[in-house]
Amino acid sequence: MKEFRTQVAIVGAGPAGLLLGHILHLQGIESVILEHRSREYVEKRVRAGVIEFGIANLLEDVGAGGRMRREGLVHRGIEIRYDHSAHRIALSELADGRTYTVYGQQEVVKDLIALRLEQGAALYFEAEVSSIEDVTTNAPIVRASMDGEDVRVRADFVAGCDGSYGASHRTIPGEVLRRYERVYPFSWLGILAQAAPATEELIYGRHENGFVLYSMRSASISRLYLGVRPEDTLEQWSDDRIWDELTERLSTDERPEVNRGPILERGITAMRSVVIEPMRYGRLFLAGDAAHIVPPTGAKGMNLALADVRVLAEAFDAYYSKNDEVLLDAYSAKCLERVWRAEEFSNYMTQMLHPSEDDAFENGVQRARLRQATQNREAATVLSRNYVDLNSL
Ligand code: RFL
Ligand code: PHB
Repeated sequence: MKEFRTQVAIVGAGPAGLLLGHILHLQGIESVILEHRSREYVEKRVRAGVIEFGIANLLEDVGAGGRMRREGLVHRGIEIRYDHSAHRIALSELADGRTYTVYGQQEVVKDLIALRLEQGAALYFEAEVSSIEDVTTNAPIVRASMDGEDVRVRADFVAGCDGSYGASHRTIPGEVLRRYERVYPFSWLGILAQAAPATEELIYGRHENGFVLYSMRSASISRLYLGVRPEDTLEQWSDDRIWDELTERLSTDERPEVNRGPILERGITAMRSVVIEPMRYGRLFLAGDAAHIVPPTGAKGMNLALADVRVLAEAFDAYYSKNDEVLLDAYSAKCLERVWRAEEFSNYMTQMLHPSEDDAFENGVQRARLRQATQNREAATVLSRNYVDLNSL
């Protein structure tokens, strides 16, 4: 059995765990990060792509944003397509000049791993945490297995940054934990393709056949999504069927456009909203997907994860530098306020853009919402501020 002793044990090396470890290092607080998967796996996992204005600034402020600033694509608007016509929402104009940045989550993860290793700080891959114990005492313990060997980490605090399938939130007893959940009757089929994006800005579309999203990662890589049935499998979606459906759903009376190319990666993701309350139990603090899931339609998941750990790092700083626990006590309530706002926005975007197969009333409401979001300045302003910088509203 291997044993470590640290100040903060961090479970999970996704964006939340890695950024927390990095900020703690800057603050002179020691941490150990335990990650279930290999380095290669987490660096290749294709997920989010949109970084909010304030979160891009956060990455830059803590010295983790250099490559994002050089290689990320700065955007000032989105297009929304419905009823075969295209409408641009001038996000930056409506949100005090703020922009958003398109930069892959796995690039953020790569940048943060490189920083962590440069600092010589502890980060263990292929270390699966099986349990977190004694969190209601001052000496919690994290148990993991690494290369077939049992590992025990003793810490002052545990940060559960292990995503929605992790071990952390299961540590909170049933009588304390409240779980709010909504499962949507559709999934997203996402592809990454070697093809120049045919659009400069992201396009969200509602078509009779279902949802569609045109996004990108660079001048030569496109990222596209189709709303599909929850029971659909990748075998049912040949390359030709995917491209034909993307083309059809994106076509407008003026502009049929989609550039095709080899598909480099594909996956189907179920859509759900989850909130776990409270985000703290004793000396265990949950952050990111471990505490909340949003459907990706609002592009908020990674942003929320990074926003949580900013609050948590500040609270640890107050504890270690001034022995002040006020911010630790306020952590859960402070984060949950933003989390519920992001849940509301993600739910709004999701409900507006995914047509129902059998509910004509719902479809009428969706089209009225779309007209309002694209044609009414006040409605477009709320959408814009939520999209580029949730904290600004
Ligand atoms: P992560 O990234 O899931 O990281 C958790 C890490 O914990 C590890 N782990 C464990 N480690 C040790 N022991 C255990 N027992 C463990 N169990 C799990 C896992 O291996 C993993 O490495 O959570 P984190 O850090 O909270 O980050 C959250 C984001 O990953 C997530 O919210 C976003 O990807 C959501 N999301 C989007 N967010 C955005 O902000 N903008 C977007 O444009 C956006 N698009 C998306 C998305 C998510 C998508 N999918 C695939 C769900 C698009 C899609 C399709
Ligand atoms: C992406 O580029 O992967 C992306 C963009 C916007 C979303 C979700 C995902 O809402």
